[in-house]
Amino acid sequence: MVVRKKLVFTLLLALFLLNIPLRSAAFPGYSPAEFEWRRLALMEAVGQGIIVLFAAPGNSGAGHFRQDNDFFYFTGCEDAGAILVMIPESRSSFLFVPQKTEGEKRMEGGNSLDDPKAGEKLGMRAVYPVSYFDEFLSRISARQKPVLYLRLSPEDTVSEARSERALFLARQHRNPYNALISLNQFRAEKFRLMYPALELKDVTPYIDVLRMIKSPEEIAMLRLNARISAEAVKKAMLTSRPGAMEYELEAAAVEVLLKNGCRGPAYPPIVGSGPNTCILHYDKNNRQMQAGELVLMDFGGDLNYLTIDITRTWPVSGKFTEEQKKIYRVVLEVQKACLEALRPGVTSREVQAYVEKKMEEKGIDPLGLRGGLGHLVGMSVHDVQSPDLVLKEGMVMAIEPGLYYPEKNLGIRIEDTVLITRDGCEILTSGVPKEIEEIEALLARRKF
Ligand SMILES: [Mn+2]
Repeated sequence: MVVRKKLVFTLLLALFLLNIPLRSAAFPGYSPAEFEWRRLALMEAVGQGIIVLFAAPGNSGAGHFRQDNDFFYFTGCEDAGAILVMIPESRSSFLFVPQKTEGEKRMEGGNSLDDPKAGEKLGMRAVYPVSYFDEFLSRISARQKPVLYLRLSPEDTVSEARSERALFLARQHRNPYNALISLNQFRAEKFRLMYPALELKDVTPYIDVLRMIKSPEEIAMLRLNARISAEAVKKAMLTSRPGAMEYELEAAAVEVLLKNGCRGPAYPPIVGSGPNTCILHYDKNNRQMQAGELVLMDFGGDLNYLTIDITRTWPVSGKFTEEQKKIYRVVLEVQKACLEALRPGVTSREVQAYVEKKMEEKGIDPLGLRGGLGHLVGMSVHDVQSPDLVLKEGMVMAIEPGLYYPEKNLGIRIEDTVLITRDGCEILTSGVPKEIEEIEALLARRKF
């Protein structure tokens, strides 16, 4: 008994010392009510017609299946190939799901169609086979206003914003042999052919208004992900040493994510040493780092469809050189000034003005760095965002100033993900050090 008590104590002490995020064994999830209010809010905002959203078609590549962001946001359902129909006038939702063969079910398990309670659990008026979708649409379109709300804007993914999807698709079209249209575009075209009398409207702006503001359940998930992701970056810092390969740091960080319930990284991890610190989206991660160099790591986890974005830059040998220190301080001061300026109602221009004032007061030459707002973070690490962004309570944003000197093989970026609160912001990713002294003290714990 005493031995067991001692064991439990030692274990708790070890967890405390290792700073491993403690949480219940159950995988953190969302309540059914969360998806119910999201659907009601969307139907309320749209007010008329028929809203149709599509699930991701199926598995791709070696990664885990990840549902389409917009579809998951309104259903919490991970069935591939499904369709969600919402009818604002009756405030009702219907799910259409592919009928699986017995062989498919044996191979990959069933879906909502195989669960008699699925409709109740998901808050759907009914769950039908997807083969019934067109008949259903023909029936209800005769009764509703002939307006069909579809996602006519690009879809976003875990690592790519809607605007980036559009950009990458456009680039793909440079080569006419790669010029495929997206599933999103194909669906709109298909509806035009099938239902020429229906007016197609874009539901995306209505979705984005909702997705930009995080709910209490989302905030809880983001706080947990931030703790895990911060722990992961700390682990990578402790793994770094002269002679280490960049991918060793990636491996150390990914292990922390996977052990704590994340599906994986939210984007290809960036671990750049020396000259690679200056390549903003470097992800080869196959260089050997040397003493005297900096290493820049941009990393975050994907936990239950919510992402986190962190960047830290530190000296491989454990101590910043004077020149590195000087530039690091500028980036850090600008980042901190940006964070100080964040509160509801603030624009990018106002943050810039605050940073400028602050640097003047402190007598710091910002070396051309101006600060400002970063990008919103959520289901996508480059989350949905309106072009002229004004901060609101409940928004989550990455602030990531950086200075890059390729001729010196020296790039420094410091990035935190923050939650906009009623009167300021909460730094979600403060668990990983960014002060020079803190970084050097952490690195001094390494043994090599
Ligand atoms: Mn970022």
